[in-house]
Amino acid sequence: KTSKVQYFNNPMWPGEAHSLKVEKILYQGKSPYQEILVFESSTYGNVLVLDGIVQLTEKDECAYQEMVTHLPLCSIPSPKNVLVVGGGDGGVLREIARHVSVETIDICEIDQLVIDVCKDFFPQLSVGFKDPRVQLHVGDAVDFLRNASEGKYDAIIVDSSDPIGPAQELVEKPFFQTIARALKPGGVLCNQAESMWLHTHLIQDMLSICRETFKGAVHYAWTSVPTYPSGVIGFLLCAKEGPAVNFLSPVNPIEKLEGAMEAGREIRFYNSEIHRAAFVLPTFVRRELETH
Ligand code: AAT
Repeated sequence: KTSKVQYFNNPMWPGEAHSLKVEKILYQGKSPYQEILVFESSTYGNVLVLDGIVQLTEKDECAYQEMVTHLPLCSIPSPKNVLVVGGGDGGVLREIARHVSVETIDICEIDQLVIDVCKDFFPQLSVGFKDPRVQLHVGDAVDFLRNASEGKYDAIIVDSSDPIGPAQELVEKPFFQTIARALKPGGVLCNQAESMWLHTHLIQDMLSICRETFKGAVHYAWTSVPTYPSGVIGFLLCAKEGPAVNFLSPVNPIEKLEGAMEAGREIRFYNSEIHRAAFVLPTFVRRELETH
């Protein structure tokens, strides 16, 4: 009874809930940061849930991980040093590995238990950790970025959970300022930016912070993920001042990268046309975001 009440009262999507049929509970545990649940669903494969919120399913994870990774990495000529914030499942690492230009991949995930559990139940994602370019840092990304060297990264991908719990500070201005500092001139950020159907104010706030912080370019893009609330999720693409970045059309198209479409596992969602389409916004969203 209690969990049902909490379900409909999640402040991120009050009054609604989404259900998947559970075939079997595979794991249930609690880390110092969150409750972790993995179950086998009837129609979406294995599902990772943190604090009652679906983070990924095997069926539709491609629509999120491929977009959050290739939107930024295909927008710059030759990404070399990349940082992932969150992303303990390894899916974003798997996608970055398709880019042969990349030399180092740092990942800062707060929760070691998420990493361990995903190694057991999501081998197709955690395979990302096996790439020799990957260096894992377990800790709070807020501290990690505060201490990161200036101008180190070509791209930073913030694959973080919703801003309740450990990811709270990841939507605040000081965090974005440390990201801008850690980027090279012309470096890019792709930040998980919630749903255009549900989170207008949060998106507007993040957008104004980013427009103040990143002088190169700031755009909102979106993708369809059936198991996220409202079925869509967005990204904020930001470029630091320096060499000009045009996110709207990929300068480093995935189709031209040697072996990228197949590397380990074939690309299922992303391509250059969907990259361009991701920045096309519905009229109501355009109106809501243009003055912010
Ligand atoms: N790729 C799957 C999608 C995720 S997982 C988000 C990850 O961010 C989690 O593993 C969580 O432990 C980690 N995280 C949260 N806060 C921090 C922090 N402060 N520092 C480092 N890592 C953190 C996101 C799905 C989005 C769902 C949208 N509804």
